[in-house]
Amino acid sequence: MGFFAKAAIAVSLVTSVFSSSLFEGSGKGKMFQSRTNGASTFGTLEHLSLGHWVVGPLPLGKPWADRTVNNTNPYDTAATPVTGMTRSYSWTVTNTTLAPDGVEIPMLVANGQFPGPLIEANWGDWIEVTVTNGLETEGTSIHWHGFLQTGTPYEDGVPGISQCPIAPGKSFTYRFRAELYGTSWWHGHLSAQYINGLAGPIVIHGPKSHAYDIDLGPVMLSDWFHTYYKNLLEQVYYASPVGPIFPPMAENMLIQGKASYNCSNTKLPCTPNAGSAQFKFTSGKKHLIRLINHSAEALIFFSIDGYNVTVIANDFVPVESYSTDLVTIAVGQRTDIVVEATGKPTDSVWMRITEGPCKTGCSLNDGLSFTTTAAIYYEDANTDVAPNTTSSINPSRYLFPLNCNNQPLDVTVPAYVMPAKEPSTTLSFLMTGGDNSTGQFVWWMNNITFRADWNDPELLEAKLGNAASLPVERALYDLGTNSSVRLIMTSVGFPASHPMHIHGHNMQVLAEGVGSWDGTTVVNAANPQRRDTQLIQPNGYLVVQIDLNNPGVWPFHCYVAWHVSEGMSINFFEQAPTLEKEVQIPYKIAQTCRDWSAWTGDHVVSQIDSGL
Ligand SMILES: *[C@@H]1O[C@H](CO)[C@@H](O)[C@H](O)[C@H]1NC(C)=O
Ligand SMILES: *[C@@H]1O[C@H](CO)[C@@H](O)[C@H](O)[C@H]1NC(C)=O
Ligand SMILES: *[C@@H]1O[C@H](CO)[C@@H](O)[C@H](O)[C@H]1NC(C)=O
Ligand SMILES: *[C@@H]1O[C@H](CO)[C@@H](O)[C@H](O)[C@H]1NC(C)=O
Ligand SMILES: *[C@@H]1O[C@H](CO)[C@@H](O)[C@H](O)[C@H]1NC(C)=O
Ligand SMILES: *[C@@H]1O[C@H](CO)[C@@H](O)[C@H](O)[C@H]1NC(C)=O
Ligand SMILES: *[C@@H]1O[C@H](CO)[C@@H](O)[C@H](O)[C@H]1NC(C)=O
Ligand SMILES: *[C@@H]1O[C@H](CO)[C@@H](O)[C@H](O)[C@H]1NC(C)=O
Ligand SMILES: *[C@@H]1O[C@H](CO)[C@@H](O)[C@H](O)[C@H]1NC(C)=O
Ligand SMILES: [Cu+2]
Repeated sequence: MGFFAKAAIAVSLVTSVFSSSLFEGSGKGKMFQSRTNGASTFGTLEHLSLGHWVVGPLPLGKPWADRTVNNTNPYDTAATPVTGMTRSYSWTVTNTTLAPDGVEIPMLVANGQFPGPLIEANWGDWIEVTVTNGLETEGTSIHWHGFLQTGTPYEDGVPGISQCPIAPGKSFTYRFRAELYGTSWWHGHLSAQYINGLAGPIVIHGPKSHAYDIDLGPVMLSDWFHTYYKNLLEQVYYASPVGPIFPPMAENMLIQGKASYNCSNTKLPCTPNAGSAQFKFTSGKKHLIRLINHSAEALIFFSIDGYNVTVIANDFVPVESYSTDLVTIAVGQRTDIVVEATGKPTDSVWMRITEGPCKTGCSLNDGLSFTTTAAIYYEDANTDVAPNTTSSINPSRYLFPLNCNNQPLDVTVPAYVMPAKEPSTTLSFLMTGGDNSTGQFVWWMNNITFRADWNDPELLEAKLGNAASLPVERALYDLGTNSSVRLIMTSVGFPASHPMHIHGHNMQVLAEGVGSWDGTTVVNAANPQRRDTQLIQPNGYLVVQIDLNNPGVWPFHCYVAWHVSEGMSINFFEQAPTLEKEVQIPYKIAQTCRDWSAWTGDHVVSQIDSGL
């Protein structure tokens, strides 16, 4: 589809304001780091490893003492380490022109950085982030992916569910606890703001299931678009399901927010060979790499030329380690891997991500940039020369047998054992898509297309006892006082896979496959896979189970930015009596709604969608 609204974006060339020479030539590209990635140092050889950014015993203090990945129930809040630490951050969200792959576009970024600022804490710490909305024309909010928010459902950052958007010029201070440990990310949850840059990594230090010597830190992977997210969403709504492909298609893929682009293919201001991300390896050492997929849509395959990697955690769940040559991660998912630097001190190798080819339903791209590489330099390597390694892996070997899927469920076994129990209630959802009566493409879950009301968060209505009277398109399911729910999802009619994400929980993934569930088979019933995001295959099924021990309203949605905009989201109201009686919602939530209401009173809000 050749109708990208490229020309619609007015971009000014503001090269003179970028004066920093500190990172000149990073990535052996032509652009200053400050022009590609703003104030971020990610992806440069000058980037400091973890533990340098905040004060306190991080991570060497090990406040988790003798807790290990398999001797402590991570969901038992009474067992969470009490550290007495709060890690504080302060960000301002602005609209800033950057060129991550050489193509200059307006981006929505926190503190001028892309990828966004790292949050680093120890298991059990509290995290406090003051977010100031420096955008003039849009609200914003930030979601802390994978955090349980036990007792703090109002800190989850979802407009229309847990809060009103933060109005332009206003601030909101989130405060929540690191109840789980591992790798995650934060992102703007208002509409699809995160696909224009409002996303960053989170590292929570805790016990590990596998030894390593050096923590290389987070590696952010994503597809990339040169179009403002609202223009992309307009394409999404008017995509036709009868056509062969669903726009929009990604124009690039980024590693650590960096890539190069062939400037012949854009009319926007563009510098070729912008530069790739760079990483350091020390020979003989084991390196921990924390992969984070913050794509809008793409299914990416990650590999390092000539190396096998050891997977040690998925999302916030340490797993029994296993070796593989290729890692697949869907949007929102994270995979921690350990890589042993078995090469010579002078070696350099490519890390690469490859997107599934266009039109497979795995990922849609414009066919110009299937692969992005980043350089890994050993300690004595010449960093002025690009690596020359090649990959012998053919991702299509994974693509077709796996049907755009995650690795099979039986490959990943959580380190902390939790058997599948009989649920106290079961809900089935049929996921379908098509044009609604006014000709816009939407998704239905049991015939409902979710629509948020940013001025009226569902959590506040639920707290007031009004859950039953909300309109049907709020898709709120009151699960009463059930102690667990099994969800049987069946997706029909579209060659698209959906990475389904639950807020406030990890889910046990009991079964997935093509067709419909047989009603009994549970994979690894003694200890099924757990994570917070799991793919459902095209024309497939996904069976997950959640313990309902977290009073609040928790969205369960697809992570493909377009699909959630098109209504593929439902919400669970959990433990109503406890929420109503015991959870106090702080004043800042009401104040934020008042500020938003005041701002929307004299500004027209174009709420193109319900947002992620
Ligand atoms: C960001 O800037 C672009 C280009 O000037 C503009 O189209 C867009 O509306 C702006 N967005 C916000 C939220 O300010
Ligand atoms: C617990 O995990 C450690 C690795 O962290 C492993 O050596 C040990 O075998 C595990 N114990 C059990 C009972 O699984
Ligand atoms: C860049 O794109 C143009 C036009 O699509 C093409 O002719 C050219 O071969 C490309 N250059 C490279 C180095 O791929
Ligand atoms: C990121 O998620 C998307 C969407 O599911 C997927 O296409 C892509 O392969 C994932 N990336 C990686 C590195 O797995
Ligand atoms: C990676 O693992 C595969 C299968 O276990 C093995 O055949 C291959 O030799 C390994 N490659 C390297 C570079 O260790
Ligand atoms: C790759 O580069 C290394 C030096 O870094 C060199 O020794 C080797 O011959 C090169 N291989 C190829 C195939 O060019
Ligand atoms: C169809 O979907 C669009 C996008 O969500 C929405 O704006 C429109 O109101 C819907 N039409 C009907 C009749 O519900
Ligand atoms: C969805 O709508 C169809 C057609 O109107 C109906 O047959 C079906 O029972 C509905 N499903 C649910 C869960 O309401
Ligand atoms: C359990 O959930 C079902 C909906 O799935 C609801 O109808 C039922 O009332 C709930 N039971 C209790 C005890 O809250
Ligand atoms: Cu989806």
